Amino acid sequence: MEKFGAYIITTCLLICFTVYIEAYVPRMIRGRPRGGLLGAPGHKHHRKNLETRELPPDQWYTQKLDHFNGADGRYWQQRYFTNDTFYKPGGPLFVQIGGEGTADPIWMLEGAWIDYAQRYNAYCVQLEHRFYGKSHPTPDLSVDNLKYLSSEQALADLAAFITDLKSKQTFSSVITFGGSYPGSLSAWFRLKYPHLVQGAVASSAPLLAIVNFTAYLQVVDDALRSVVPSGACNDAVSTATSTISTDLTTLEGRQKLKKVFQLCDDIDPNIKTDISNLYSTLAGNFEGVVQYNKDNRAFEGAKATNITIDTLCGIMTDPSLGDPLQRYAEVNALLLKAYSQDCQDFKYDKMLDSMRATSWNSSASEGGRQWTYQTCTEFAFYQSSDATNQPFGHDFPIDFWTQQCADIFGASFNNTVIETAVKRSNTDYGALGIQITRVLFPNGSIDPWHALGVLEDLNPEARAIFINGTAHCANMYPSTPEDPPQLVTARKEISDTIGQWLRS
Ligand SMILES: *[C@@H]1O[C@H](CO)[C@@H](O)[C@H](O)[C@H]1NC(C)=O
Ligand SMILES: *[C@@H]1O[C@H](CO)[C@@H](O)[C@H](O)[C@H]1NC(C)=O
Ligand SMILES: *[C@@H]1O[C@H](CO)[C@@H](O)[C@H](O)[C@H]1NC(C)=O
Ligand SMILES: *[C@@H]1O[C@H](CO)[C@@H](O)[C@H](O)[C@H]1NC(C)=O
Ligand SMILES: *[C@@H]1O[C@H](CO)[C@@H](O)[C@H](O)[C@H]1NC(C)=O
Ligand SMILES: *[C@@H]1O[C@H](CO)[C@@H](O)[C@H](O)[C@H]1NC(C)=O
Ligand SMILES: CC(=O)N[C@H]1CO[C@H](CO)[C@@H](O)[C@@H]1O
Repeated sequence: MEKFGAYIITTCLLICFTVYIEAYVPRMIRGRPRGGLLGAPGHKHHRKNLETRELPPDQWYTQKLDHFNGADGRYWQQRYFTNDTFYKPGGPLFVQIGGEGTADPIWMLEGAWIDYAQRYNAYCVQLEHRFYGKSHPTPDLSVDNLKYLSSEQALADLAAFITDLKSKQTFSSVITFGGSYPGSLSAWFRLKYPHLVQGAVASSAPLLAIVNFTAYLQVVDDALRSVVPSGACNDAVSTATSTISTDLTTLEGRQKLKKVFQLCDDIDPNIKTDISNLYSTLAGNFEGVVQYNKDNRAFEGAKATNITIDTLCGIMTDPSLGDPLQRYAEVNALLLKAYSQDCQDFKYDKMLDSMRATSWNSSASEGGRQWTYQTCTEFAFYQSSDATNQPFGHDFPIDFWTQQCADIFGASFNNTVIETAVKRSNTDYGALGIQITRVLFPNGSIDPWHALGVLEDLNPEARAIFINGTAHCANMYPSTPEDPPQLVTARKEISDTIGQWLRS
C-alpha cells in the first residue's frame, strides 16, 4: 500500500512537473519571440477575411539530410507551399525562405511579395526551414541530431529544391525573399548560388554575427526616446531598475517584487542566474514591443499588436499609476494579460529544463531550442546588458547568455567554441563586407536588429532601403491605409527593382 502510494506520488510529480516546466519558454528569447522572428501578417483589415479563406495544403519535398557528405544517403520530408494563381508561362519563380519558426501558409495569400507576384506573374513557393515547424529531418532534437541544423544546410536545401522545381517547369528567373534571419539567408543564397537566383530581397537582415550584441538595447533605448524626447520614459525605466536592485537586498523587498511583478516563484537572491533572468525578462517586455512596433504583424496569434512603444511609454510616464517601479510592473501585467499568462516565470532552472527537452512535441521544439542552438553554433546575437546607454540595468551580461549554451547543450559549448563559430560565420559569408549584386536590404530605423544590417549601399546593385520610423520586417507585411508614406515608397522601390532584375 505504501509502495503504491509512493508510486502515485512519483508519477504525479513527474507528470505535473513535466507539464509545468515544459510550459516555460520565455516570451522573448535572444530577440526571438515564440513563433519566430517574422510573424504572420495579421492586420485587422485582413485577418477576418483570411480566416475564412482556404490555405494552400502542405506539400513535401524529399530532401537530403547532409548535403556536405556524399556518403550519407539519408533523406527526410521537407514541407513547402505553393501558389500558382498569378503565374503565366514565361513568368519568374518567387521563393519565400522559411526561418526559425513554423512556416505559415498565410504568407502564400498575403504580404507584399504576393502583390509583386501579381504584378510580375510569378509562381510563388515557400520552403520551410529544416528543423522548424513540420520539417523534421531527424527523430528528435538531441545535440547529436542538431549537428544537421545550420544555415549552410538550409541554403543547400533551397538549392536542391529550386533546382528540382526548375527541372519540371520553365521560369524566366528566380527571386528570393526573406525577413530577419531568412533575410540573411536570402542574401547568402544569392552569394553562394548566384547561378540559381537572379535577385534577392533581404529585409531586416542581420549579416554580422556577433557575440556581445550590445547595440540591441541601445536601439531600444533610442526608440523609447523617440516617443518621449525628454527621456522621461527611459528615466522611469532606469529608476524602476534601480528600485528593483535595492529591493532585491531585503526579504521584504523581494516579497514586494514577487507580488507586483506577479512572479510564479519566490526570489532566491543567491541564485544569480534567476536574478539575471528576471531583469532580462522585464527588459524583454520592451524589446518585443519595440521590435514589432505598429508593423501589422500579429505574432503569437494577433494578441498584443495594439501594444506599441507609445502604450509602454504612456504607462511609464503616468504618475497616476504610482512610482516608476509600479509603472514598470504595470507594463509587465499588461503583457502577461495579453499573452494569457497567469504569472511571470523567471526561474533559470525551469527554463533550462524546458530548453533541454529533445522531443518534437515539447514546447521548446516550437523553435526556442533550435534557434538557441543556431545562436550557440553560428550567430550568437546575445542582447547583453553590457551596453552603457540603456535603462534596463547591467545584470544580464554576456556571460549569462553564453553560459546558457553550455547549460542547455553541454559543457563543450563554451565561450571559445561560440566565439570561433561566430568568427567562422562571418568569414564564410563576409559579414557586412559581403560581395554581392542584385540584392536589396530594406531596414527600419527602430528595428533593434538594424545595427547588424546593411545600412549603406554596398554597391549600385546591392542597395540599402532606409524606412524611417518602422520596425522589424515592416516592408514584408500587407499594405494598409495607415502605412506611413516612407513605407509605401519603400515597397514601390522594391517592386520596381524586381521589375528591373526581371528585365535584365
Ligand atoms: C494565391 O493568392 C491569391 C491572393 O491572396 C489568392 O486569391 C489565391 O487564391 C491564391 N491561390 C492559391 C492556389 O492558393
Ligand atoms: C560588450 O560590449 C560592450 C560595448 O560594446 C563593452 O563595453 C563590454 O565590455 C563588452 N563586454 C565584454 C564581456 O566583452
Ligand atoms: C488591445 O486590444 C484588446 C482587445 O482587442 C483590448 O482589450 C486592449 O485594451 C487593447 N490594449 C491597448 C493597450 O490598447
Ligand atoms: C511526445 O512524444 C513522445 C514520443 O516522442 C510520446 O511518447 C509522448 O506521448 C508524446 N507526448 C504528447 C503529449 O504528445
Ligand atoms: C572549450 O571546449 C573545447 C572542447 O570542446 C576545449 O578544447 C576548450 O579547452 C574549452 N575552452 C575553455 C575555455 O574551456
Ligand atoms: C525620420 O523621421 C523623423 C521624424 O519623423 C525626422 O525627425 C528624422 O530626421 C528622420 N530621419 C531620417 C534619417 O530621415
Ligand atoms: C536605421 C538604419 O539602419 N537605417 C539605415 C538603413 O539604410 C540607410 C540607407 O543607407 C541608412 O542611412 C540608415 O542609417
